[in-house]
Amino acid sequence: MLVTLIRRYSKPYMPYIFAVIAFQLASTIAALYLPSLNAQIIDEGVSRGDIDFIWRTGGIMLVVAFIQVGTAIAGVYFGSKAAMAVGRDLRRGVFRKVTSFSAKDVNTFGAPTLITRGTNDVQQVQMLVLMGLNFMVSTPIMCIGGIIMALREDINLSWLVWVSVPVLIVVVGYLVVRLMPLFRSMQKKIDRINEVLREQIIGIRVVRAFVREPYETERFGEANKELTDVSLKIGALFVLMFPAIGMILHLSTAAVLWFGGQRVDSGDMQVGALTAFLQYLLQILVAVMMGTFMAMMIPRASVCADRIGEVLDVEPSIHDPAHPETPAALEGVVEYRNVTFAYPGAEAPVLSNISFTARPGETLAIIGSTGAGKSSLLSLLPRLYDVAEGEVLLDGVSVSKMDRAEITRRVALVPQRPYLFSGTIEHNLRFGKTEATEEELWEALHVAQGEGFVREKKNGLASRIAQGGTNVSGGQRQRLCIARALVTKPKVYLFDDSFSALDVATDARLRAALKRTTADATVIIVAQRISTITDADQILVLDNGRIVDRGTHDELLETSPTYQEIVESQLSVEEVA
Ligand code: TTP
Ligand code: MG
Repeated sequence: MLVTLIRRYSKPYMPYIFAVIAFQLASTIAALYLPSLNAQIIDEGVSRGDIDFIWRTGGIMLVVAFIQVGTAIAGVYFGSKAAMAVGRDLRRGVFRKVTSFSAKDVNTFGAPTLITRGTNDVQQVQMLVLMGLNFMVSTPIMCIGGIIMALREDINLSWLVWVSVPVLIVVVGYLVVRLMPLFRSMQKKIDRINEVLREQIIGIRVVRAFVREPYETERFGEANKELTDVSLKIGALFVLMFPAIGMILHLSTAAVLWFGGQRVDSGDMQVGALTAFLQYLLQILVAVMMGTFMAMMIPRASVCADRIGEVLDVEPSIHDPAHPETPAALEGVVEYRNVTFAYPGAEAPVLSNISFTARPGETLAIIGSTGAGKSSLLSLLPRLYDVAEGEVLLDGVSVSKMDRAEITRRVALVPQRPYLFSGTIEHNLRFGKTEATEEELWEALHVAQGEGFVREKKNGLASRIAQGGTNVSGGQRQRLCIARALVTKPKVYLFDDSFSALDVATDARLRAALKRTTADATVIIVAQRISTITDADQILVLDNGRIVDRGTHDELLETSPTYQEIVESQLSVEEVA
């Protein structure tokens, strides 16, 4: 997955990658040339006292050094550009994919992991690409070239290379192998911290209300301690890593000087060759070290790539049909025909055999105990979920055959849990219709009984809304969500328990105003309060996913025991209150 992903996403940046390769090649060759120039200065310049030669070769060294630095910088520049671009494209890919997900697809992953995959996991892959581009070319050339150059200086000392390089590989490799599982478990511990923290922040009011702070603090403390333990273990290994590497480098240096010194003494080797050999050996060892570090990143990045791939490979379970049909009429006739629906993974259907028709100008109300399936029923019309059996028709065409954009043009849903986005009130109201005029916004607010509190705000429509709409009251949030639906002027309104947070008087005023604006639209209302729906044209009584009775308020009072029960329960509650 890692290879496929990187290959696919780095394709547009091939020119950059070729530039990186060229620059690194130049930089590495220059770096390999420097020690041998240095050796020449010592052996031919210093030892013979040839000042002229020293100046000339020194000048060449300076030029080569500048080339080396310049090409190295250019290489890193293009490498970073390519790696960051790959990261950006990957993030965009994940984001686009997730936005195409249906509610079901999001549920199968869970929101937190989708967030991690789109951010942290992409980051890991991007990091590997960056490191890969920076060391991919230079490391092998440095190793092989360094060995060749070192052998050219003195073949008799070559055994030092054959000893020190494997020792370094074994030591660093051992540490890396020990570190790897720790890194993996650290990732999980970080996930855990995020999870606990997220839950506590979101549920802070509940935590306060039930005085659960000590328990929650302990829960967080546990997760925190686990992360600390892992980090400490990693730290302990890292503490070993650098002295170990340092020791190998220094021991190698000492060995080169010791054995090389003897050869210089006996006149078999020149001093310059010795220094050059030493420099080459160090270059090789550093390259090997870098290579091993990179190898360490691969497993982690590959886990991340798999996780990203899982998201990218999902075929959204609900997508627009290849040849969408558009209903001839734009009326808003809603018809459910023998609809059965089950949530993915659930055994029993939550809705069975639902049939009804709602026409423009009519109000259809749905009532039933909690968990009866009212919200599920509404979610089938805008295709948040697809039916298992039967059909949902909008203006005579099955919604599964329509473009979802076409459906949203006709249908507006006010969800049971009103959700607002961070931004301004205006930005939220325009969510379904960006080109709405300010007048239209005020009109919608007026109908939704939200005009008053928005006008009272200092900034009016430009007032800030916090993420999730947490800085307005529940009832205000509900009214803003209703206004947001009204702005789009749809043919079908779906209100899922949208009046529950309003006091009875506001509820009545809102419905009266709604009645005027939605006079020729189809209105489907899910309600808890009987008073909200007494004047509906048709009331469906839902119980356990089935329509047990239907009719007007007066008819149901006569015929439906379930309806009577609901009415009675509410009467007694109201009497008590
Ligand atoms: P809903 O359709 O949400 O029930 P409701 O809207 O009638 O209830 P309320 O008055 O409280 O708003 O759920 C019907 C059943 O479906 C319920 O038993 C839970 C189940 N369910 C799932 O299994 N997965 C889901 O994602 C949802 C929303 C519900
Ligand atoms: Mg509901």
